[in-house]
Amino acid sequence: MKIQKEQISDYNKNGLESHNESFDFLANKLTKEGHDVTSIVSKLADFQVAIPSWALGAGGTRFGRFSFYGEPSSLEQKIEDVGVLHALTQTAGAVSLHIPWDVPSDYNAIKELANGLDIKFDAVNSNTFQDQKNAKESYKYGSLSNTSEAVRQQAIQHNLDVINIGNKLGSKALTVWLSDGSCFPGQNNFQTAFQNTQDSLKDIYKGVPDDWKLLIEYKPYEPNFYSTVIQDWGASLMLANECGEKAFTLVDLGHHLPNSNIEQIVSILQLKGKLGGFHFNDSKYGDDDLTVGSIKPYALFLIFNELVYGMENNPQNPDLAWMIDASHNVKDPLEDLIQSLEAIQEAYAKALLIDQNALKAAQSNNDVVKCQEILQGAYRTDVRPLLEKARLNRGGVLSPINAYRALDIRGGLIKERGKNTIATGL
Ligand SMILES: [Mn+2]
Repeated sequence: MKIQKEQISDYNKNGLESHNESFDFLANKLTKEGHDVTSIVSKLADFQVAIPSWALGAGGTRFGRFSFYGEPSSLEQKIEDVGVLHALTQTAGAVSLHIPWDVPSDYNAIKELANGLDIKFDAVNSNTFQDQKNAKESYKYGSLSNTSEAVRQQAIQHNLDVINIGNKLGSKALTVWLSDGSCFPGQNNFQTAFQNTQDSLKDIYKGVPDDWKLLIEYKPYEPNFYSTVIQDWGASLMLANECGEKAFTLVDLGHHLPNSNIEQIVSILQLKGKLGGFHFNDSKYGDDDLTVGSIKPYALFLIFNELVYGMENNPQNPDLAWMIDASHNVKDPLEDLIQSLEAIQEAYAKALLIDQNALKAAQSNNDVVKCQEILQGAYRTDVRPLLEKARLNRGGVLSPINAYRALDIRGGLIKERGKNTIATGL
């Protein structure tokens, strides 16, 4: 399925007048306050977030998975789904592949398809948390940290294979997330597990091309519930530093213990030039992988405040790889992703409204109340007309969710693919 330009312009006709009214009102107000509205809108239009190939089918938990009608059952169909998201939102211009779930069979055809939909290949993700078909060794007791050298070698080789696959597609980063750890005290020697992981990562790093990044993700628990080898940003940063200048820490919002100050983590990593990537989702309790912005939108805004500050003040930190890493048991996956994309753009737009000079002055004067007023003043602004404008400027729709429903895209996908298709993934 491919959305045609005429469908989009036809759909937009009805809402255009009302959009112009609300945009002009907001733009006038912001201009009077000293904001450069054109620059904000163009920053929003340029901001692209990668869609993970595993988020396009129905989500699930370890208790069960309820299929969703018209799921993509091949990599081609997954990329077409990202194309639908990008055509509507104009902010999903990349896909992040999970290997081995999504190994292309015809590289040129896949690249051509993605190219035609204006989609780039973002970071590739390795998988050593499951045993692969016909694999000689098992990851039951860990991969890069395993006590067995044969297991570690197999896991290292898998990561090198993933780099090779990504290279053929034009990816520029490898994301490593390990489930390695232990379920019970005494099961692992912490130092041995960490040292093995470090040595394995250094072997992988040798295969990272010069213009690539190695992104090291951390997570405090699950599936191991006593210890995780790369448990937090400190462990990830130590490993990235050991590997070298192409290695960075990747922050996943759901990979923290409750109430962790993620904005502070993000800030300090940028100061040190070591924040490489970002996985968006939301969480009430743990790694819930809920729709971005559905639970703690203010926390997301505070994180974006630090990201915007870092992007403007930390040239030592590279451009970030942005990706959604969420799941959902009860929603149409594409609608869920549209909501996530909207929440990300909204938090970014609000963070761009923070008057950094005024904030700095208030901080210097220890005017705590003023500091809060500045942040919350930006947060309380309804920035949706700016998002609409950014989408319109790039040829997207005024309201992606409403357009998705009005164009009956899921109905079209079911017609094309049938009802009972199943996407690869967990
Ligand atoms: Mn993640």
